[in-house]
Amino acid sequence: MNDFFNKDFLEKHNQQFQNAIDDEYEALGRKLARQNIKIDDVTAAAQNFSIAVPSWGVGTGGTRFARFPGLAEPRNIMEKLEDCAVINTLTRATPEVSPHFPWDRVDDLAEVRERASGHGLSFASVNSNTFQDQDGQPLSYKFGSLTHADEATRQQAIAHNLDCIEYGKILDAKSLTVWIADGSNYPGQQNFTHALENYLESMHQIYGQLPDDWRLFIEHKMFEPAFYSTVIQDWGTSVLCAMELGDKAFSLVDLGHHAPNVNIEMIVARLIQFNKLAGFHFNDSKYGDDDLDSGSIHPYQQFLVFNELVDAEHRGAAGFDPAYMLDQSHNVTDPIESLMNSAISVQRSYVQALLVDRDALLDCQQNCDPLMASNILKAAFETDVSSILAKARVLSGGAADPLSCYRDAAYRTNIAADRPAVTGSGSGIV
Ligand code: PSV
Ligand code: MN
Repeated sequence: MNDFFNKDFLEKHNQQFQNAIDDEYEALGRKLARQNIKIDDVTAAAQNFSIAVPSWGVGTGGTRFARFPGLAEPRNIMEKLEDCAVINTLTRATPEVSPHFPWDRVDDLAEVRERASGHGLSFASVNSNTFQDQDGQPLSYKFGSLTHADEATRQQAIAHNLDCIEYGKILDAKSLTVWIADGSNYPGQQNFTHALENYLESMHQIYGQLPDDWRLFIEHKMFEPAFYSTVIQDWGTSVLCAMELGDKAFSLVDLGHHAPNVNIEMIVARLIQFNKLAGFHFNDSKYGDDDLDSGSIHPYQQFLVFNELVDAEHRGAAGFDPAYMLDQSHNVTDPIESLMNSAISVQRSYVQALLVDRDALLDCQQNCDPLMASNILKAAFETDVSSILAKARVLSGGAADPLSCYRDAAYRTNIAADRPAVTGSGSGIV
């Protein structure tokens, strides 16, 4: 794979952009210097930024209505790793892959780890899947998994999560992300209290098997596929469960899993304050869990989330160590292009948040000056940091302009013969 984007190819690509980047970077450097910000420090922080790519995200997604396969889709975890490696080679912002089981299950996971490492990749949080029935599975999850009324079904779901921990140990991952689809479609279908009691009992068993240096991430979601109620429906329930389970359990924020217009940045602040923020599944949404590309609809919201994160970093908030991951579905674009764009968009929000004048903001807050406080945030958000991002990529050995570089290499066309189309998708609707 990396033959497509070897050093020579990247250097040639970068040369075309070098003068423009230098020019813009110098001008921005002078502007930031007037604000007492050293541009090279910001660039170094951008170089250190990293966000995990979901293994399922490199496959073409779909909706309830249709799925339109793309050219040269990856057919298994090894090919998914090849695509993840392209994303990281060009952006230098995605050195980790978040795997999903059993979608990524193969007999020899040690070989998967070796292959990943050969690509310069390692593994982020392991995701379990008890929202689908697998071939030959004795008991169905149609009416729930970890919260099912039937004890044997709950035990089967617990056993899968324990397997995921074992897979993660081989891959050298350090956390398990649990999202369940359990809920109900009709009032009266499920006893809310019994379901949550079952959940806690199941999660206690999983938590008990977590290695000492692992964390457990609890992901909530307001609706879908259950359309009346969901057992872990919001951050309140997820953080209550995390508190009940113990210090290694945290609440994960997927940007698409909230009621419309919810103040997500405020949820982030609350979770940070009580040291319960697991991290993120970044994506964007207009109506519900749309799984659109990060920053494509609400870039200011994404910036405001990072404003809270950078504020916590700045304050040295206790235990602050959020895991950044993408979780998107690409139905009409090339997943590699969307994931590169999204990783850069999230990195952009981080860099913009670094530019917030935090002393001046505090001053406005203390002196009751809402307009100027808002303007301080807007000034950072409106700063075009593209040259910082490009410079960071080039310094780290990546591409000045990942999209045009990727298109110039005609990656998909060149590998199409090695990856004949498969019918159906291993990932379902994500
Ligand atoms: C559910 O919508 C979710 O956000 C969870 O993270 C799943 O693991 C993922 O999408 C893939 O379906
Ligand atoms: Mn998610």
